Amino acid sequence: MNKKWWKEAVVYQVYPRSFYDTNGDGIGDLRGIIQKLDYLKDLGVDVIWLNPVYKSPNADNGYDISDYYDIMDEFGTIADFDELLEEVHKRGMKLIMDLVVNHTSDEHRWFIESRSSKHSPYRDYYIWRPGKDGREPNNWVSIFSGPAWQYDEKTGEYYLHLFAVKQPDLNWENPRMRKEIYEMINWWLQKGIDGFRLDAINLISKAEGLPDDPDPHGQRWAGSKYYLNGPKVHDYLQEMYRETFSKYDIMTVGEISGVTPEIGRLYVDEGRKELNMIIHFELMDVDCGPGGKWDIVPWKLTDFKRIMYNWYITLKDRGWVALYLNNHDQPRMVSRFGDDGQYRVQSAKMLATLLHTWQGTPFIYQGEEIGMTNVAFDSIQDYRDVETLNWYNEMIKQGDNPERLMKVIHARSRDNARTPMQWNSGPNAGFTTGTPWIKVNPNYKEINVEDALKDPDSIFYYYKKLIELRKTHPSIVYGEINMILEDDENIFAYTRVLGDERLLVVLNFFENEVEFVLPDEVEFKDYKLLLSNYPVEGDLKKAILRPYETRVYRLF
Ligand code: TEU
Ligand code: CA
Repeated sequence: MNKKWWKEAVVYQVYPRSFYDTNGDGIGDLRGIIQKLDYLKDLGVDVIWLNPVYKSPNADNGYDISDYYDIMDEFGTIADFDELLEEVHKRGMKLIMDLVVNHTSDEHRWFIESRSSKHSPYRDYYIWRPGKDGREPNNWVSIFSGPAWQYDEKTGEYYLHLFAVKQPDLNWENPRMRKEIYEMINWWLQKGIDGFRLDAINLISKAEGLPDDPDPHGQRWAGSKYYLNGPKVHDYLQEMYRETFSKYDIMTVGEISGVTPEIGRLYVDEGRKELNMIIHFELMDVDCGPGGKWDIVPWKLTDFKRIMYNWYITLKDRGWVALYLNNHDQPRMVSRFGDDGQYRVQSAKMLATLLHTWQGTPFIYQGEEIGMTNVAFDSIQDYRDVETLNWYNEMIKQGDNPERLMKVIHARSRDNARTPMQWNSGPNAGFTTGTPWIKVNPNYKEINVEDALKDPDSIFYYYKKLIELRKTHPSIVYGEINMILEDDENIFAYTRVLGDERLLVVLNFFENEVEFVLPDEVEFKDYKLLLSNYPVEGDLKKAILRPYETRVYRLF
């Protein structure tokens, strides 16, 4: 196993819009991140990943970029960015940026040119097609609801947008376009940033001829077999690597949906020179039915364990995964996989233990370290996310019932993760002195950073210990994983082994008490408890685990 700094790192994801506002306009900003760097340093993280901060009209909160070389007005200036980067580096941390190159904003200079005429030199930077029988060129559906094509009056053709109407897809077939993207990547790398998280990167190559989906079953994914992991995606990534990444000691993380471990491995196999690690979606799909994210189904721990283990075993010694259970696109992990009521603290610590003792690089999403939860706004008016609003409107059009839709939104909306960071129990949770762009979660009086820092037993300090544990036990990063009690529906348990270091991790995943009996094949002469979320007495061979109880032992 090759040693790399990014395998040993812990990443903290900042969603700048909701992190900290310094000028009272209700929107988080770069100066706000600078002010909170000591907090992140104290937590012990190594790398900060910023969601997009480039110039953008914010149809999708910065994932619709209108200028790759400039900063969004609300967030600050390039000078602020340079200062942020310097302050991050001063503290011995690193900074990675989001790289959104499947699409741009429709307000990007290239697209304005492209839509102006069929003969524009930029026409071919995007994907234009004439209609078919007065309709869209094919039956693909946008990931954000509705057709994936938008008719444009000016030239009488349609352009492809896999996401929102204001996010036209770039045409990766075009070598001039690719070259401009690589120049832009190098411009940021030359500034000294430490890597990228590549947005929706396995969508960039569309199948030749853009065929109709013969089996568009369900709405949401119609057409996806023609753009997920498309025919040239690996050529493009290898070219990108050669032209840009290969010249720097950086970290590259691909956001790659709709892949099995076998297909996922192709993106991160160390010999293939594409990306360093993958954000895959298999765990995010564990509680989704055939209708996708809005179709909620119960999940089983054995499936959850099998998914994690399969990725481990398939990528072993060849590739690397990002470990996460929430981010800016997902509900809060404690609400989804733990308990956001009585056992919020215990379950948050349990889930964190899994993420920080499995193999891969842990990604902490802002607020996770204090156990922030989902929100349930009564009114659709309080939601801001384009995906949520499009889906709601589409379903209402189809005659669905608003109460049912709101229930699903409470569980699944991306805005669950986007409510402002809860810094203290003062007005607006200390996020802003103005009116926040999205409402604060009303539970900020009980859940906030200020209180967490005062309580030695808080989730925050538990994260600190986990991060330290990882730094002092190389088996957590590089060791082998051996599953224990694989078929158990309540307990997730495994050992991590490297040389003569051996750790045992035991997690009760639910709120019922359950008996744990260590199988005889796990032999040991002695043991030491390294970390737990309850006071522990008694034997390790046999124990009654309390709700969400978690223990990490060293075996000798
Ligand atoms: O997400 C890509 C992606 O796969 C999404 O469709 C994801 O499945 C969805 O957001 C879940 O509800 C990335 C970004 O992370 C997301 O915030 C952007 O909106 C999207 O790309 C478009 O840039
Ligand atoms: Ca601001």
